[in-house]
Amino acid sequence: MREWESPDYEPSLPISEKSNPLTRDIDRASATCIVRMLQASDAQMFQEGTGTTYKRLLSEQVVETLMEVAKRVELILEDPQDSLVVLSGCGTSGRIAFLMASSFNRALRELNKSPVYSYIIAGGDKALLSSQEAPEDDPRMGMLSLKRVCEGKRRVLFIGISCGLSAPFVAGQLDFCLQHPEVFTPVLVGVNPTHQARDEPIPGCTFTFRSVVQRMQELAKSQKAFLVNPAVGPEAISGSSRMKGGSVTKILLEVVLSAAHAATFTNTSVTYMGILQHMRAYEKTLDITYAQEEGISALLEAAGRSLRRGGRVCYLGWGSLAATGLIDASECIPTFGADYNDVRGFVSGGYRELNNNEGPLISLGPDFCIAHEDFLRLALPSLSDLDAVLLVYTHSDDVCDVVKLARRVREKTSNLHAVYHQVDGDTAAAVQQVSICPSIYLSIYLSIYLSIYLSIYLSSDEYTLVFFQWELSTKLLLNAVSTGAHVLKGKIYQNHMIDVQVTNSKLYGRATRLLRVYQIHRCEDALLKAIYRVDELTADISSSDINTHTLAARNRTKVRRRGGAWSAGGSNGCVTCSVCV
Ligand code: S6P
Repeated sequence: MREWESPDYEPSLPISEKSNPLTRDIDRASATCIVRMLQASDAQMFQEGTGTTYKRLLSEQVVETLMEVAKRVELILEDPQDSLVVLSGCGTSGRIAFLMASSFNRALRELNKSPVYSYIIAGGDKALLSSQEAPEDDPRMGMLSLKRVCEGKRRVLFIGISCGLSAPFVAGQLDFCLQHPEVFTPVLVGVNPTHQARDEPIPGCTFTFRSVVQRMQELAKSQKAFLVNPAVGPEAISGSSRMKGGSVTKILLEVVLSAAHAATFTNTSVTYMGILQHMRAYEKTLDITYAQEEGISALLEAAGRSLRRGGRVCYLGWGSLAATGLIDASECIPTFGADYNDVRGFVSGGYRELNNNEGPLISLGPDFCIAHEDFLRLALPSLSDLDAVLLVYTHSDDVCDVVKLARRVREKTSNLHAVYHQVDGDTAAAVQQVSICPSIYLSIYLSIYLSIYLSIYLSSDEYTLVFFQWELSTKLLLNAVSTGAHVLKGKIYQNHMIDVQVTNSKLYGRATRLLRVYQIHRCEDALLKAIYRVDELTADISSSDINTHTLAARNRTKVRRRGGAWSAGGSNGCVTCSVCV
């Protein structure tokens, strides 16, 4: 049995919050070792279970549930009138919901079919590009947003994503589905076993996440609800579900929706083997990506150097990979207490390419300017060798445009890199690319079986799976670069995030726990002192509830103790260290 699988390993924590034994020393590791640790952590996604402890991604029960869910999607695709598939989540889970709805609606459009997918992200579209952690605590907002999207529908397959089986926003939506079984079939996607679903009371609700899960388990017996929750091991950075949690969510949903599309549009039945093969293709993606260990380490080191010296890291992306960059960049803010300018993503085509529900968000300020033109206008003029720029594209993008932009960047910085995806054997564009900058080439190709399987998927585009593989590969790579760079900057202690704003109840619990782990007496008091910037707690503070605390914490950027007084901290400030001193 692996260490994290043992019932004695951090027994009070769900898997999604445990610390990963493989990355315990990541804060002291070299760039290459960081990449190896991340690879080992990601590889846990596809490991078989030892003993009967947890179901895993490739477990029979998981594959069979995926088949059932795919068949439900197929029913909707066959008769889409007044029907909808809604994908919803908070933070990364909501961003994956967005990516899925966009990809599969695009596939439908290519077949001249109407879209059937909708996404909901807690906090609305601005949460696609920025950290909006507070709405996660609001079950009513979750329920209302679902109600709004489903107005007038007679049949809805609701896919609620919460890696930790913990977000009250999603619990509120699932509860609503359970109250209206005539319309809704709920599906829950996460990475914790059901008995580890969060059982904390939700203010103003009679249910907890766990009680909702238990009701779903009852209904699952008659296939009126579905639970897809394989264990994939603790995150490389404890609780950072943007990493494995996000990757596995993407894999699970792409497998289900692709199978449903194949069944509907090409009469390819949903089969156990088909689902399994598709998942194996993602395992291969992981191998292909991490085979570039040297290149990824160099990139991580360059990005780390930039961040340490106060420079920026910019991702310039093309096609569907650009959104992956945008998302990775936005997640650095809550994970590492980063400034929005530290890591930024830009998309060729801007909001037109993103095609989000609420359209352009530029009126919200410069953080929401995401087009390459915005990069040229806002970032390029002040770009220097301190800043690292990363081009992310594939052989199917406009390589001339890439070269044009690369030349302009080169005039300002030599710290320019590229991640380039190609199908096997396609070297023409790669040759052109070599002259631009040091690059990582990721060559992904299909096995014959998958080529046949997928050429009849979704559309006549035989590269459908390849695109998904490229996206996953890009996600793994960018997660490695941004995580590794922040580790090198000193934003991680052991394998814990220590520079986070405690803006929702999950983060509040995590911060309290962290302080407890490090033997801090009266740890919650210490956290409150940091939030309210006081040396002594008043009766008012002590008697307030967690909502009030997380509200107050929203106005704190970094918190550290300076000369005995609690004050806004600088770049090295962190809740834990501030209390340790
Ligand atoms: C995690 C990310 C968070 C989570 C969000 C939802 O790295 O920063 O925003 O995605 O808290 O978590 P969950 O467990 O409901 O998917």
